[in-house]
Amino acid sequence: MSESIEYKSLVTHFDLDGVACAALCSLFWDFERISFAGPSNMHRLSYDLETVVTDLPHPYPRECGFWFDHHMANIGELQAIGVDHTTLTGIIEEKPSCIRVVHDYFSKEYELDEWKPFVDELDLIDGFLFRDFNHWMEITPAKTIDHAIKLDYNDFTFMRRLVTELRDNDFTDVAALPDVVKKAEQFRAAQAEQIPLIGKVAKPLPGAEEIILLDLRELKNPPNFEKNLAYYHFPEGKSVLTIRSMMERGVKTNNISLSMSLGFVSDELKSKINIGEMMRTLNIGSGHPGAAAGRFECKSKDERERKSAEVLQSIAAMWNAQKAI
Ligand SMILES: [Mn+2]
Repeated sequence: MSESIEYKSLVTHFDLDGVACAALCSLFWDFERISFAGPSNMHRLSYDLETVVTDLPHPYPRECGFWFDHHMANIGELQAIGVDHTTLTGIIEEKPSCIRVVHDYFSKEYELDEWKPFVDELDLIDGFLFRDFNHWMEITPAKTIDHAIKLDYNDFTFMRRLVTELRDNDFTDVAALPDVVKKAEQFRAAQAEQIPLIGKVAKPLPGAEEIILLDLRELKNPPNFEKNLAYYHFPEGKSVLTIRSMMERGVKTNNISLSMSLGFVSDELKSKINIGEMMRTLNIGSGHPGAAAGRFECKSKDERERKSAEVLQSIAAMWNAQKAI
């Protein structure tokens, strides 16, 4: 194993999975610096052979000492630039969470039974493996920590402290810390406020009523909705499709952006639906089978209305066609 190597820094994703990976790695490696990153800022950080990287979405930074990942799309990106991922020092495995990858690696040599309940919950959360809306809404210790982090993705001081707390204590004790509870409650209160708002803009997509359409085109400044709250109003929904007008310097334009994801669905439906494929077929974007995004430009309001209607109709038709296979 690589614990004899001196790793000085760790770069991880700024979410619960990323924080958990940092905590578990900190048990074995003594980092001087822990940094948090996402797709927007990860290229600005420095990586070298003394850096460990965990749970970074993409693109994977090649220069690092050790790499833990569960974003399989990174393999394709590396292939595209001629790099065989098996030649790199690290592990990428198709697991629901990255902490699962880290846990499985270290538990080959160490007894990590105490971490199992936390890792199991992380699989649910990061892999979005909830049975239904109520299962997703259920408050658990891991979700409380997750919500506390989600209150402010930029509070790296808080996340750094969580890393130490989770390294040294059971996660159920960390979830009971007063400031963690307070932040989580604040986050949930803000979410609860969104429920009636989402109820006003959500409707079944004509032609494929299992898709819940969140039509934000007419809203001047729509908040970043938690789209899964749409299932509060439509528990039978299988997917949420958000359509919004793109903003430029605070002004609404005629350009449209779309995002779509699968919700609480059976494995059978999951194996049939490919939303990334829909976006590519429409030639407006790309993404994964379970979640994807797209955008298109329009010169006038008329064109915007016409194109939007066409795209929504096509998505309904493709949904039905994929389901029928
Ligand atoms: Mn992850």
